[in-house]
Amino acid sequence: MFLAATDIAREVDNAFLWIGGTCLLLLVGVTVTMLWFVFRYHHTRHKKAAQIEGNLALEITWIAIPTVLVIWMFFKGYEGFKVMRNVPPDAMQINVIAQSWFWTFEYPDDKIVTDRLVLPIDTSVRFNLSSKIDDVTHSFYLPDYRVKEDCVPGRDTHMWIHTQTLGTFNIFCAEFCGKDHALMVSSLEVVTPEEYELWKERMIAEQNKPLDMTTAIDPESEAILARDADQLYATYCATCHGENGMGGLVEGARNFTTNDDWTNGNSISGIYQTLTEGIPGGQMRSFSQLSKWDRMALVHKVRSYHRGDDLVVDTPEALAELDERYELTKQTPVKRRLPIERAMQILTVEQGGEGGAEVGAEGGTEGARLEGEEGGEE
Ligand code: HEC
Ligand SMILES: [Cu+2]
Repeated sequence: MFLAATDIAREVDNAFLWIGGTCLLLLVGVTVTMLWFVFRYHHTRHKKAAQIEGNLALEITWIAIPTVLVIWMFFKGYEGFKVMRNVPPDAMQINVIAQSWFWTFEYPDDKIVTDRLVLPIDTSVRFNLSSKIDDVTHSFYLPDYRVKEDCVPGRDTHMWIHTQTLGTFNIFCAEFCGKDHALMVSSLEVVTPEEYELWKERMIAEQNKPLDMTTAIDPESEAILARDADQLYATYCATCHGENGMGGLVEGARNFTTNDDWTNGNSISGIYQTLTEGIPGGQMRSFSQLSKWDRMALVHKVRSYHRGDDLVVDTPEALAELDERYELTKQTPVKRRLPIERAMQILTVEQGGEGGAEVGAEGGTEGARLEGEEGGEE
C-alpha cells in the first residue's frame, strides 16, 4: 500500500493500519452513539430523567472487549519490536555518528569513512549509533525502512535493517536539533554485491592515498581541484562559517576573510591541524573522518576566502613538521576483514593445501579476521 523497502516495513505498516483502523472504528462508534444520545434524550423529547441501575453483563462486556483489544495491540506492536531489536549475529557493522548538522558513516571492518551510505543488497546491517560527546541528541531515521532511533551523546544505541530492495533511500534526522536540522539529510544506496565491492575498493584506495606534499600545498594542483572543495565546504562548513566564509552563523565561528583572533592561524599547517583536531571547548569539531586530501582541499578553500595580503605562508620546517605529525606522506596500512572464501583460499595456500577445511570448521568468523593483503604485513 505504501512504498516500503523491506518485509519489516510492510509489517510496521500492517500494525499501523490495523491499530489505526480499530481506533477509527471506535472513535466513530462512540461519537455517533454519543450524538444519538444527545439528540434522543434531549429534555424537549425526554422530560423525566430515568434512574438506571447497574447491568452486570454490560459492564463485563465493556471491560472485556477493550482489554482484549489493548492486549492485542500490545502484542501486535511487541512482535515487530522484538524483530527490530534482535540483530542477527552476523550482521555487518556500521558506526553512525551524528553531528550538528551532518552524518558520518564508518565501516570499521574496511576502515572506510563516508557521508553517504552504500550497502550491498540482501545483507543484515547493524548501525551502532552515537552523537558526538559535546553535541546534542539527533535521531537516525530511514523512512523507507520504517526504523528510527535516537543518537544520544555519551550513550550507545543501535538499530538494524536487512537490505531487500535496490535503490537510493532517504536518511533524515528526526529530532529537532537546532538551526540546520532540516539540512541534516543523507542517502542510503543499496547496490549489488559486485557494485559494492567496486565501491569499497575505490573508497579504501582513495581514503588511504598518501599526500604528495608539493602537490598538496598547491591550491591549483589537479589533485586538489579534483576534491571538489566547494561541495565539501557546503556540506560540512557552510552551516557555521557561511557560504562566503564570513563566519558567525553559530557563536564565535571564525570569519575567514581576516586573520584576527585565530587560534591556530590561517597557515596551511594551522588550518590542517584545526581540521584534524578541532578547537577544544567550542563548536569547532574535528573533521578527521575526512580523507587527508579532502582536508587539504578544505584548507585551500578556507584560505581562498582571505582578503588582503597577510595570508600566513608556511615555512618548509612547518610543513615538514605537519607531515611528520599526521603522517601525511605515509601510506596507512589497511587492516581488513576478508570474505570467508578468500581467507580460506589464503590459508589453504599457506599451509600447502592442507587443513583449510579444519580452520573453516572451527575458526568461524574470527578465522576470517585476517589482515589484508595491501600493506597489512608491515
Ligand atoms: C558547528 C559549527 C561549525 C562547523 C560545522 C565548522 N566550524 Fe569551524 N569553527 C567554528 C567555531 C565556533 C570556531 C571558533 C573556534 C574557537 O576558536 O573557539 C571555528 C573555527 C574555525 C577555524 C579557525 C581556527 C583557528 O585557528 O582559530 C577554521 C580554520 C575553521 N573553523 C574551519 C572550518 C572548516 C574548514 C569547516 C568545515 C570542514 C568548519 N570549520 C566547520 C564552528 C564550526
Ligand atoms: Cu539532527
